Amino acid sequence: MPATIPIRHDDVLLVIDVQRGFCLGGALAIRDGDAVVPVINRVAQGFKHIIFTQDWHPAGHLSFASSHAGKQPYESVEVSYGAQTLWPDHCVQNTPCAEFHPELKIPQVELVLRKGFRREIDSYSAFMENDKRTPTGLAGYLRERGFKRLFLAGLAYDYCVRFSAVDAIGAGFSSYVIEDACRAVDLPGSVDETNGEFAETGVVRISGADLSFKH
Ligand code: VGL
Ligand code: ZN
Repeated sequence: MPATIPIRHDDVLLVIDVQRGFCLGGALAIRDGDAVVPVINRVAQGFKHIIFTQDWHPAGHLSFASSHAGKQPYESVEVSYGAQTLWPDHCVQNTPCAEFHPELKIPQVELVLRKGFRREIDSYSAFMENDKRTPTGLAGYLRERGFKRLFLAGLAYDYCVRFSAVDAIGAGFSSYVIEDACRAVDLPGSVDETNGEFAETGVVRISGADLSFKH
């Protein structure tokens, strides 16, 4: 692991789900979630290419505990594609909960990729929905634009960042997670499992300070 990683012109910063719903006062507030914003604003200055993802659910989405009689948030249910963790209602399309954090100051975002918009399939990953067979189209977009290395930041480390970072490797990209630009939901075992999977698959954990760029 080099102490510094010079950012190249064909690198992409992939900012995952930095939305009101995952921050202080949000429906699925992640502890200290707002703290990612200044870190992301700073590292973003070094990237020419930036993509945002936006968790974007219809009302009554199958990932909502409220869609399953007798179930509570953070329990798990079996759905057509296997186990699905249940969440509080969050990031419903066209509601304030789904808006990006108001303090993100990143004018050069080139693509906003919405995900989780199919009522019957959740999508943690920016590449592949939770059924593991419905692609979002992001891999093709990145390939067509000639990008090679992805740097990931955002929420949540152990869910959407994790699945996106691992799928990036599967799609043939190099994948770096900027740890201090992420925060975790931190359900039992979820962070340890994430770190184990990153080590197995070749996702590299770095800190924002490892990136070198002029500014
Ligand atoms: C996320 C749970 C449900 C995330 C999204 O962005 O990590 N987690 N929806
Ligand atoms: Zn969601």
